This record gives sequence, C-alpha cells and structure tokens, in this order.
Amino acid sequence: FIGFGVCAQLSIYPAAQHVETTNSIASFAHKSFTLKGETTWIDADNKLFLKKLLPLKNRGVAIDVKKIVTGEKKLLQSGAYKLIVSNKKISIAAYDNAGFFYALQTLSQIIRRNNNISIPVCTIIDFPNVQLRGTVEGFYGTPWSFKDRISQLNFYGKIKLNTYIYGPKDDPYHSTPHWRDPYPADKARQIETLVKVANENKVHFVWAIHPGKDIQWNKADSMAVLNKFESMYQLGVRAFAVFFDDISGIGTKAEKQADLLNFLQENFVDKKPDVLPLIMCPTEYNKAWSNQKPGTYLDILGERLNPAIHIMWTGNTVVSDITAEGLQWVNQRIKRPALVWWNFPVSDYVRNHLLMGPAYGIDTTASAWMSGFVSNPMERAEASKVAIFGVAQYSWNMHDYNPERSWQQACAFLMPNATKAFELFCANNADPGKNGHNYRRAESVQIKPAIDKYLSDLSKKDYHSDSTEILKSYFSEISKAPVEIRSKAKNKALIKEIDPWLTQFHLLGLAGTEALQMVGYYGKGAHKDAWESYLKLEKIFAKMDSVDKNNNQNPYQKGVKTGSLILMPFINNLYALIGDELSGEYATRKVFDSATNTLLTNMSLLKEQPVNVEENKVAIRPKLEIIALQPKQYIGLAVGKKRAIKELNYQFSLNNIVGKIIFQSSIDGKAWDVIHPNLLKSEGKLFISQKDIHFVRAINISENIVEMQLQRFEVRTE
Ligand code: LOG
Repeated sequence: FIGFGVCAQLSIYPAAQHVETTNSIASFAHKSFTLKGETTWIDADNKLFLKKLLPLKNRGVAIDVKKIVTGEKKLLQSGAYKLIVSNKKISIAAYDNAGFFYALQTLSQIIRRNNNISIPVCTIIDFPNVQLRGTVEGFYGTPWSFKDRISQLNFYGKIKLNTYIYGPKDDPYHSTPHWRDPYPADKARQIETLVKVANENKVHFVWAIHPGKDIQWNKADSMAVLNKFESMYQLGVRAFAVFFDDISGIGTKAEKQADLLNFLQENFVDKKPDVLPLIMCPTEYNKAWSNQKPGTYLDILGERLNPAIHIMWTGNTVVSDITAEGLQWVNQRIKRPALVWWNFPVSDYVRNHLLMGPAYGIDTTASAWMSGFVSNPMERAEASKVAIFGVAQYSWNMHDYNPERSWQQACAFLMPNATKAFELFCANNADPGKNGHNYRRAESVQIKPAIDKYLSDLSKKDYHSDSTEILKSYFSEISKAPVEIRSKAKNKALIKEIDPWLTQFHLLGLAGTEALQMVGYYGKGAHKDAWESYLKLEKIFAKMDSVDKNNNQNPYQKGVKTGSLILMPFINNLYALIGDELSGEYATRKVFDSATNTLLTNMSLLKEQPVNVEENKVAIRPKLEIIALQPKQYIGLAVGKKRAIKELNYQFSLNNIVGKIIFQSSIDGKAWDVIHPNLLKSEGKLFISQKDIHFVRAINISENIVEMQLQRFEVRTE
C-alpha cells in the first residue's frame, strides 16, 4: 500500500478531512452484507455501485444507511458523508447521493481483498472545501474525443470532482459559426451518453455556449441561445454556461451580457425544476485585462447580473497563480465569490511542451473566496490527469494540500507499474518554455543542485566534478525511462499522447550521457576521444531535431520539447564549451544568431511574446486572444544585420484594415517608410524590394483602438 491521505495506511484520495483508525482490521470472512436503515433515498446507480463492492443479500453484516439532515454545517452540503467501519457493521451517513457515492469511493479505496473481505476499523468524516470542483474543457486546439471525455468523467468520480464544463473553443456548435444550431444527430447522441456517464459519476455536465463573436443583441438571438439550451436539455443536460471570453466588438458589452443571462435565468432556469445555477465567463476575465475604473465592466456585471449566477475568473492575468487577495479584489467588484477558471495545465499557447509537473501556485487559504475551482487542461486528456489529480486534492481538502506530495500520488495512481520512471518523465516535462503569458513552472527541481555544482566546478576548469556520477546515473535513468513506461503502462491512450515526448526524452538521456563523457575525456587531455564524443552528440541532436520536425506539426508551436528549462540548456552548454575548446584543433562550430531577431512593440501586453527563428524565416508567435492596439501602437520584427527582409506575411483577424493599420519598413529602426500593399486586406503577403531592410512593423494610424487577432506575422529573409 502506498500512503495516501491523512492516515497513511488508509490510501484515501483526496485526503479525507477527518480519519480515525485503530490498528484493527474488521475481517468479514465468507459473509454477505445487507442494507439497513433509511435506504429509500439512495439512487439506483449508488445501489449498483454498492453491489459491485460488497456481496449484498437479504441477511448478513449490516450496512447501516442514514441521511444527514441536521448537525454541523460542513456536513450539510453536497458531497458530505460519514463512514464508520466496526467489527460488526458498516455505517454510512451522507448528505445526498453525491455524498453516498463518495463514501463508497472511499470504501472501495480501503477495502482489502484476499480470501475474504477485510476493512480497517475506522471513522471517516469527510466533506469538500469547495462546492464546484473539476475542469473546463476550454482550450483552443483539437477538442477531446468522445473516449477521452468518458475516461475523464470516470476519473472525476474516483477523485471526487463534480464539475465538467464543456466549452472547447474549436467546437463550431459551441461557438461561431454554429452556436445557434442544434448538434448533428451523431454528436447529439454522444453528448447524451456523456451526460449519462457524468450522472453515474455524480459529475455535473455543464454545457457552455460562446455566442459573443457575432451575437446581435436582439430578441431573436436571445431566443437562439434559449432554444439551443432547450435542445441540450432534451439531451439530458441540466447545467449551462455562457462564455464571453476572447471576443471583440458589440458582444463585449456588460449590460447586454447581463441582460441575456438574466433573461435565461427567468425564462429557462427558473422554469425548470432541475437546472443548476448558470455560469458565465466574462470578457474581462482577469485583472490585467479589466478596466479598473469604478463603474465599468466588472461593476456593471456585479450590479446587474442575477446574484444566483456564477462569474468565472482566471486570476491576475490570463495564466496566473490564484491568491486569496486576487479573489477578494474581484469579488468586491462582482459582488459574489468568483468561480476560478485556472489556466493550468492548458498548453494551447505552448503546444510543443507538456505540463506534467505539480499543480502549485494555488493558495490554500483561498477556499472562502471562491464558489468553485475548475482547471483548463491540455488538449492531451490523459496526460492532463496528473495536474487534475492535484486540483481534486486541492479543492476537496485545501488545508492539507501539498503540491509535490499530491503529484507523487498522481504518478503512482496513473502509472502504478512504472511509477518512478513516470515521475522522472513528469519532473522534466513541466515548464512551458518562454511564452507570451510569461508563465513559467519549476522543472528538474531534484537534479538542479547537482547541475549547478557541476557547472560551477566546470567554470573553475574542474572537469571531474563530484556531481558527475549523480548526473551520469540520472541521464542513464532518463534514457531507460521511456522503455519502462511504454512496456508497463496499462493506459495505452496516455502512451499514445506522450509518445513523441517519450522518444525525445530517451534521446535526451543519451545526449546527457554523451555530453558528460565528452567533458570527462577533455578533462583527461584525451582530445581526440572528446572530439569523437562531440560528433556523436551532434548525431543525437540531429535525431532530436528530426523528432521535433516530424511530430506535432500544428501551426502554432510545432514540435516536441523536453527538459527545456534545465537539462537541454545544460547539455547545449557543455556542447558549446567543448566545441569552443576544440575549435582550433578540429573544426569550427556554427553559431546561430537568434539573439538579434526580436519583437518590436510598444504594447506592454505583447512584450513577452516569443519570436520563432528558422533559417530563412522569423515569426512572431501567433496569439490566441484579441489584442487592442491603441493609436500609434505597433507590432513588428527586427532581424539581425546578417539578414535582410524580403517578404512580410501577415494575417490579422480584422474585417478591414483600411484607415486603421499600415505597414512600414526601416533600415535602421529609426526612419520608417510605408510599404504599399497591392490590396488592403486583413491577410496577405508584402514583397519588399528595397535593400537592407532589417525592420518591419504594423502600426495603428487611426485615432481609435483597433481590436484584432495576431494570427500571423512572419518575414522571409535572405
Ligand atoms: C481562453 C482559453 C485558453 C486560455 C489559455 C480563458 C477564459 N479563455 O487567452 O480558451 O485556453 O486563455 O490560452 C484564453 O482563459 N484566452
């Protein structure tokens, strides 16, 4: 048994609030069990679940059932339960069927089956700290598959999550163009099944609509939303959300949004006996993007929106830590506790990375300030479970939450037969790399001190650091981990998702091993051997390059990065160092001038946006959300002196750029000339005939704010 939960020998996850155990185990040899007490309120799914756990007969060991109706306030909420196991009987009291289901989940985690059924004698009193707990499938990119979602819902039941908000940006029936239309029959049937599986797992299936890109604030469109909800209700959906994130234009008006939600409250929710409170995602969904002036957007929502409706919030920025102070700030504006939309482990802005590290940066004193906590995950559903496991622990039992411990438990839960190898993989696939949200994660934490020691020794020309052996064995473990994971994992869907990263991780292990070898040779004066290692290392790099070029070729952030925060830079560092040392003797190293290719902008929100550099191309990374250019604000690129710009390829999602945006080029970044496009369209290619152009930009020449999306801005160079 692996120690989960408050009481180590009881393996309860999420950790239960109160656990009392003795050393004795109730052994129910060859016995049957029978239901006693108030059982009429227990639903059919729960009865079935119980039958699967214990052999139920007309007589036998009593399972005494009760409904909690009075007593402590924390037990008078959905999900609360008491489970008492003695030598003579099992007692289960629960506030509702969700609570009863969680009691059974806990029971299933502590039952030991050998020849007979034995259960530790214990008293468990348990309840959640946050009422809505789960995920929001709210990312850009390929939506989860039907299978992915079924697997998620079953997982949520096991870890006591109760909320799944369906809102994938790239489902055309969730957003523009088809939010007004009912789902085609096959998709409708799938949603029906998902709702069923969600119900079985006591998960609220919340269906979200994203109408703001083209909504007209009139009766017809209010009815269009209502009718779409009605069609989803027919499929079994009993919880709804309206999202207004990442839009521009008239759709963003707070009054209109509030009026629509209030209309749905009165004409839909209030008319149905069984629909849960509405949820809305505002347009100003984080502090950095919100108008801070009193009386503006968030205050209008706070005043006008029916108090029964939840308002979502991502924190101080789009991708952000969650703090009690941050929530207090927004709560007093929206006049209710925010429902947290945590943008972790979502990777739609860093698609070449996996975010598999601990779920940290979430305040364990914040439970009073939120009505719910949902995580926006990665497009890779199975891989997201590492972080989601953490979110489940955090939102159920916040004070007990420990990110690292929870992460280890997640690795053990998801990869029971290759836990250590999987931990090693996750520990080194955690940081998203440089990104426009400026959001970073710790990576390679455990090995970092040994790396630092090695590099510090190396800087003193000590080529035989006493860290060498630790690092050698670490890289050797890395090279072996993927085989271990692939051969022992039961979850094949997970392996399929992370497969290219596993391949890359194996190569990283080989590269690290070779790099250390190379330094060792050099230190001994064996320059010829060091040079051979150097060439071998280059061959491994070439393989890694090919994995990078042949997998995950999405148009946003292509490729497969692993160990990118600590391990790859370390290996590159050794490679460069020995390359320089040996350059006179053997050959010269190629230098890539990536530092001279930079983003040009006077917009503070864009300053961190990375630039991708290839041999003949430099590009600003596309941005998913709407950006607002003030008059005279610009975005552009500067390339190094060794390159000259020959072509600019752009795509802004903006109806018409005439009178708003012009393009300019420059030799020195000081004097700018207008580039005349053939046609003024929101996307196109501009050829640059002038020589020695090292700078181009798009600038707002109007007197108004221009809202647009930066889908493409790249230059071809010579
Ligand atoms: C989107 C979301 C996306 C996330 C991370 C919200 C409320 N909306 O910037 O769909 O997955 O950020 O890229 C968002 O977070 N926009």
